[in-house]
Amino acid sequence: KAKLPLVIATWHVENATAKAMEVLEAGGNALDAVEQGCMIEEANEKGQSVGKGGLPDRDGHVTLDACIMDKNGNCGAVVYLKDITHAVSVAKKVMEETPHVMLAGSGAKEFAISKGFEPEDLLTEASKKAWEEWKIKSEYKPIINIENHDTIGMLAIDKNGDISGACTTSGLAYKMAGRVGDSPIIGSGLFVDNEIGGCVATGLGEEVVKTVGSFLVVELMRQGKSPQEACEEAIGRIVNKPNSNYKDFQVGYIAVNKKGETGSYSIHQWFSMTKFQDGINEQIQSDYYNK
Ligand code: SD4
Repeated sequence: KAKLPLVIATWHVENATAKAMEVLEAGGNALDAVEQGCMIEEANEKGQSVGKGGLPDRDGHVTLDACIMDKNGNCGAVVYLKDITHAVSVAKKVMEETPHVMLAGSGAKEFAISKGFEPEDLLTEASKKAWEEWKIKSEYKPIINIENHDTIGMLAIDKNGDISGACTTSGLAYKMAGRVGDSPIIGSGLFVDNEIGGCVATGLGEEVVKTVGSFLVVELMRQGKSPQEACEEAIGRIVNKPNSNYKDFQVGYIAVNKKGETGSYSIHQWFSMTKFQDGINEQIQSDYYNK
């Protein structure tokens, strides 16, 4: 039997999983744990694909996407949110305090401000400089593993055995203005079914959306696959498409089932999962397709 509580997250984010575990160990629920874990990376200006310090779109605007899902199948999301660091917390408020699932753009920002979030400039000097350098050539192509250790998807199981998940990002660097990725789309960037398990995605969101990746992983687990097998099959759906140009982009999934078994898989090398369980908070290199 797996030792609970446990938390997993995309990439190398030991501070974030430590925060989530602190909440869980204190008897907190999985929902609060994933929110507070994700907030660590949102506030980390060095992480250039989430929250404050995220890389902007082509026009220099930092726009955030996030979502959260609880044990009862409730969810909340924000897309194209500007000027508010903690997108995941705004998504949680959408879930808890509105009749809706998703708020976008200026409406999402106004809602956040009405709930007491302070607007601030999310474009840091470092990200502005990176964007100015990018503008010289203005070449748009997804860069494999650029997100490296910051865009964050997190899944937790609390002491009661209940599962929740969250996902937050500034999206692809130098995306077109208005572009929304997979991270705030329930079923794509994140899906949780408390009877079965949960999954979160990272990488080129367009490919995750096209295959409804996280929902697919959870449904495969429902059919009896382990989290590892389910992640591998979901990556298979992307790379085995006719004319798939998977060599040019990365997608990674992490998943957990109700038993507390975990798995992760990606298209390319150097994707990793951070896992905190039974006192050990460690980065685990993910197996991958393109060998
Ligand atoms: C997106 N999936 O917007 C996100 C990007 C990402 O690490 O995961 N970056 O497509």
